[in-house]
Amino acid sequence: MTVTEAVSGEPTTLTAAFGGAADLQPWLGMVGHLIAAGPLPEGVPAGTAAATVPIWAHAHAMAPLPALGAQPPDESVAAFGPNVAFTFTFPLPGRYLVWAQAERGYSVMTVPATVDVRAGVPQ
Ligand SMILES: [Cu+2]
Repeated sequence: MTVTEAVSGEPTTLTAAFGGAADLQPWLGMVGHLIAAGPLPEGVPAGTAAATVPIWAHAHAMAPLPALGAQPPDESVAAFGPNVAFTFTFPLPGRYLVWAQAERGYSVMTVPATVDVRAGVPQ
């Protein structure tokens, strides 16, 4: 996953590379779904830390808007990706676990990543 410089309180672009052709299908009406959990506490064993974090968030990558009056693409339209960009604003600095998900061939794929978010200027 490619991530622009992540600063708390500022929009971050996270681009998940699903590889292969531009044949991703909208899943639940979206080209991509992103889950972010964090900031991870220090000194908690891997695999358990996310259970205690204060922030669990969900973001979407939408397909281009259809023409006025047209139907948005459904799962039968395999024409997106293979890179899917998300915009998310991390509320707090620290280390986050993120998972991006998209559908290909009627199967859901997951791209995991770790993102370090530095502290922004307090608002
Ligand atoms: Cu979603």
